[in-house]
Amino acid sequence: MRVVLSEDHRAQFPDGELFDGTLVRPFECPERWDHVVAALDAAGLDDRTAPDLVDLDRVQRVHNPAYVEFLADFWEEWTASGRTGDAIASMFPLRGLRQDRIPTDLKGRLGYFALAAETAITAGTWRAASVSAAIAQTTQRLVAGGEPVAFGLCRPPGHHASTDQFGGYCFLNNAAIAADGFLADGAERVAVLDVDFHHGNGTQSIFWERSDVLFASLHGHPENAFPYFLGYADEVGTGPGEGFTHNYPMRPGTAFDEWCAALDNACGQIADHRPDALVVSLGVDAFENDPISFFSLTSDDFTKVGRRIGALEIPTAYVMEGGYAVAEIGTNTVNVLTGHNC
Ligand code: 5XA
Ligand code: ZN
Repeated sequence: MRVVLSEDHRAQFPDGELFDGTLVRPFECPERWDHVVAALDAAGLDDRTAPDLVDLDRVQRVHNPAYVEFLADFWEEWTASGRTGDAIASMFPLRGLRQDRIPTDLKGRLGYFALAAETAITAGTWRAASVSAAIAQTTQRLVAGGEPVAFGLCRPPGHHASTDQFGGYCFLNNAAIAADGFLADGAERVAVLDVDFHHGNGTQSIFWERSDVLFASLHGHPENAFPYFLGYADEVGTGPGEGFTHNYPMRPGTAFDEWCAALDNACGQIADHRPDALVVSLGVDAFENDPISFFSLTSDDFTKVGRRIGALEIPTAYVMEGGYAVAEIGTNTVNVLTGHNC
């Protein structure tokens, strides 16, 4: 299996994450990547590829150009204004406020494009996020070019990022960029399966009105889990996209039997869609010891997850999303990938 990765991910590591009222060391940390690479090594998954340069035209098929420009330029403007700390949004265009005007003030613009306050913009955010998107693009191209399966070790992750909002550690939606890349390369239908513990609100919103990309997500119920305001079972898409979004919200303590039944349903819907390619948003934070999640999948369960996805026999691009049990993130990720091929 081809693996696409880059050391540039290290550029994204804020000083702190706003969590339960204090600034803590970010859960989304560079060691996550190190542990995945160590586990890939141990499993002999050593067919490594560096990403091509990011294709910004394709990124802008998914993301609003004004948002991409904001991400690319914000840090320079922030520091030029004399600020020295990481940029954390504190005011958002919420209920009753105008959403049709983008402020010129830096803190106003930061809030306009932000979804959540736990995610800071730092000196290296654009570098890491754009290379992460490039990893997804290269992974997609490998699969479009004939590889049956490939893995993009994206960091930062992407599935919370919408056309014009960052948050949940995500800036550019790597899975959506990969899915759209398949269409740009000639695929007629694509599916995105999101097995991360958190709902892929960004991916859902990007493909909400489309029938060419089916989106299925298994996640913590929004009444109980981030991102809280999307991911209910009655969200099914709209217009031409109606029936092409499938959500499986599950309650705290959900174990593999129930989770796997949802996976089976989602896989059935994917098979019915007859996609030319599949993108998997591969978060492993459904793991029993994940510090910010509440499902109870074991490491062995992740092998079964990969086996079930592999049984679809669809050309598949895996892109890394979440997973914060750092010591086990490598094993759990590699179990999915090795499970896929057995
Ligand atoms: O998949 N998304 C995540 O793992 C990030 C959740 C952020 C919670 N504040
Ligand atoms: Zn997650």
